[in-house]
Amino acid sequence: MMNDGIATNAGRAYVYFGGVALNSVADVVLNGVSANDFFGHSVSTAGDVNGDGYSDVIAGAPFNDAAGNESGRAYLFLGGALMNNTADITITGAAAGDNLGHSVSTAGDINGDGYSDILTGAYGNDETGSSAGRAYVHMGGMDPDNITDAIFSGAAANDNFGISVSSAGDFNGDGFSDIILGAVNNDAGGSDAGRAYLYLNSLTGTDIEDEIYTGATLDYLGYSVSSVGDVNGDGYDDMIIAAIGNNSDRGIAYIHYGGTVPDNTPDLILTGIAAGDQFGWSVSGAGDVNGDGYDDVIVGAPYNDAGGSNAGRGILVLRRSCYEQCCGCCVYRAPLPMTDSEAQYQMQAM
Ligand SMILES: [Ca+2]
Ligand SMILES: [Ca+2]
Ligand SMILES: [Ca+2]
Ligand SMILES: [Ca+2]
Repeated sequence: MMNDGIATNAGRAYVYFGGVALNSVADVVLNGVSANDFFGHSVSTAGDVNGDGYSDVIAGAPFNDAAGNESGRAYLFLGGALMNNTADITITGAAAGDNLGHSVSTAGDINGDGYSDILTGAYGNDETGSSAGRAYVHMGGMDPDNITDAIFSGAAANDNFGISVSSAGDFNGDGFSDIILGAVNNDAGGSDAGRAYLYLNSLTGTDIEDEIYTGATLDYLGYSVSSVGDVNGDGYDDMIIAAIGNNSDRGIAYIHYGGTVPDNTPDLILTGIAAGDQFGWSVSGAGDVNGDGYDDVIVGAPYNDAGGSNAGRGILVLRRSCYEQCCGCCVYRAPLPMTDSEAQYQMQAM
């Protein structure tokens, strides 16, 4: 994001086409437009926004100044057999200091029309209080546009709602994708406890949340959120919510299993190893890394010191389907809640 190819800190993002012969040469290079845009601060698949069978990508430039100093922008690049690096849709922050594009994500298909929808966050937006923050949904379509289809707003000043945005997959299994939004500095659970909000079936305009997840004082819960696919193999998509400040900045991440009726009791808790690690700085689904049929999770801990001071560490959490090895055979057991120590074991076994 601090690449200087176009101008100082304009930023860049790189697309690598997959394939049997995946290599380390970027196939498409996406560029920020002006100095200090920090384009590429956030990148994500956009799903297939225009329904042409090619996946699309979205990238944020939260310090772009198009609508005022650091109003921010997000750019959608449509895929294709000959993908180019010209943005097809540009979404611009509403006002100076909005920092739109700090977070971007596919929303999945919220309205079930077959087109993927996109999410952008503008944590500095002041509409419902100074830096209360906002998040926006843009619905996909055959000819997608940059007109906002749904707006979600922070509850109070300085909540920084929209600092993190993600699809939650289809959390409640009704066929419509759901979304999870973070408000890292919300004070409902104590100073900077943070909150995250789950919205189910956001079919029409601004919605009210269906579940709220609240941290404790200085937890910074909601700094990162993500869908993780279906980690326990029950057919419902699951999600992860991180609180990087928990336990003296050790950091913690909560996995919530999807289901017909969501609740805010974590189903699996992952924790950082040492104070200051800020485990959960970044969280994401990892797909099914080990091919056991269960989706896996990856969590970043950039201030972990195992590889040197602040070297950082990415922790891959693998769900075991082969619970025991016996005479060369796997003993399969029904998915069980996996403890953090098992997660560590898995990581070391990698
Ligand atoms: Ca497409
Ligand atoms: Ca859609
Ligand atoms: Ca749903
Ligand atoms: Ca699940």
